[in-house]
Amino acid sequence: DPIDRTPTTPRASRRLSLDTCREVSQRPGVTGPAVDPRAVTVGIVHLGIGAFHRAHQAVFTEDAAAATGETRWGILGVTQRSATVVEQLVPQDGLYGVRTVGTDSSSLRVIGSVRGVAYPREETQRVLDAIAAPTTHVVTLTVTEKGYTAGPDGRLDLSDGDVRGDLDALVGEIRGAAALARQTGTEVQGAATTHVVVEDAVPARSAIGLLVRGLAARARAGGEPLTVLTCDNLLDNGHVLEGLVGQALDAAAGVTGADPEQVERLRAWVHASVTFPCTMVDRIVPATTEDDRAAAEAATGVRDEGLVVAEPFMQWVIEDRFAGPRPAWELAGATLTDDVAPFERAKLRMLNGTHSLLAYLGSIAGHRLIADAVADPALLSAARSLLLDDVIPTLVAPEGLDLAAYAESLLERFANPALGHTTTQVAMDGSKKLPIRFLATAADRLAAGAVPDAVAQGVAGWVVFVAAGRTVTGEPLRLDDPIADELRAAAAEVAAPDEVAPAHAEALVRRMLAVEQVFPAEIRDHAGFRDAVVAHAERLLAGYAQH
Ligand code: CS2
Repeated sequence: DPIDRTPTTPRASRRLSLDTCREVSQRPGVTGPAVDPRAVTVGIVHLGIGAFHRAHQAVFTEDAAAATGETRWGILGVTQRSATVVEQLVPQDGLYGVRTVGTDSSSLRVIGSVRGVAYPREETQRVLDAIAAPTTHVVTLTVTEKGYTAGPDGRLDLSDGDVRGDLDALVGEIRGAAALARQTGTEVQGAATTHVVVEDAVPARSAIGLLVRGLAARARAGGEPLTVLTCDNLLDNGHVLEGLVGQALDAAAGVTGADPEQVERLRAWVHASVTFPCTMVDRIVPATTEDDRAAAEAATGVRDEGLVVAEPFMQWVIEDRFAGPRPAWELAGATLTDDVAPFERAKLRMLNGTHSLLAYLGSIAGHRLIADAVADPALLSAARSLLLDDVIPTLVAPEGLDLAAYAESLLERFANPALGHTTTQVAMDGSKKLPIRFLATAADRLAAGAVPDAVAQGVAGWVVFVAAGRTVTGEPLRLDDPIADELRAAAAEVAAPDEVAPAHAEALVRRMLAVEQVFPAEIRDHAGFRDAVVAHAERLLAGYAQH
């Protein structure tokens, strides 16, 4: 597909940049970078530099640098999907604003920790070199659930052409490096034998592929230890990522032309020198709108195409298992711990689970914003029931956390009317999110002999969202999901979107629960759970008839 280079808005205003930054920082209500961006060098490579990274890890990283005075933790941000981020940030020397919006106040600060942006379709070698550089110590990732290219069984999807292309490239790179090492023998010193073999690497197309190729480049370049830190909302995210990397190496050994011994050597190095800590990340970051950019421009006097908007709350819990140096994130408010799992489970099941419930039920009911959805008494009560009746009984409270108080604090965060977080944004990629956010809770409750009724309501919301494709008043709802076609086709076997009625509920729920990418057998085949989903789907579909 063609490279999307459309700037967010083509205009002539001056942009935020190193040149305009000082002036911007003197504006009332605006805070400049906490460290001088000109002094900062890259020590972190981040894969997936979307709004979330810019409002979360990049902010923690800058605050940590400000606390210690270290200048070696700048970020090279990599954008896999589109070149838009390059257009947003490169003309701005990596600078962008974070507009923090509380219920009744807002503030703007400029972040300078992103020191470069790369788009692998054109600059794969630059990214591989950065991962290989001895000055880099951490690779972080926010590539979204689907960016991990796992198949329905949770293992690396080897039928994905992008993944296969990267594995072929990896094998070529390993072979090229070995051949070069043989040709040059001992004549050539370390740096030359280990440096880049190909001038322009084959463009990387998948996050896992790019990461594994980067690891191979690092192993060749001297093999300094590296920490790979996933910051996505996956269950046991570090272990999942480590598993996917291992599966990529298994598959690479089988690629035609691969030298299994070389691949084995790489695997041994990864095992010995790379760690994959688990993390829990939290901050609500809606998609930036043109209104947000205009408001920021009014405050700063310059145009900021890289602007992000976020709630005041931010949290980062990181498993303390680093292979080498790291920023002092704990000085910026992050929690370093031996065990992230209790935090991660509580956050994914409570925050993200309730978010998804509000997203599906809310968008069907015609609520544009999460804040509108949680202000609807019926939905608020469903959200509370999910939190208190279904999820909390499945959790072990992380130390120092009162789960009931946490539940209330989440509902308050969702109610922030100034944030503008849309239900459709949270509703996207449901096939990837449901298993993590709803079904893990359901499995635990069913195993304990209880039917989680609010989870069933959330699942029914998703089924109706997919099948009807519109709000109760007839506004279209876009299904944005990696398996959208398949989901739509499954639902249409039962009824066309504009004909689906309460009488279809049972057949529809059975058909959707049969989608194996989403529902494991123990949930699909549980009659009590299915009945509960059917009952909720019937009620939701009846809502369409009333309008
Ligand atoms: C949301 C998350 O879009 C979504 O699915 O549930 O992005 C959520 O806002 C963050 O995880 C909050 O930390």
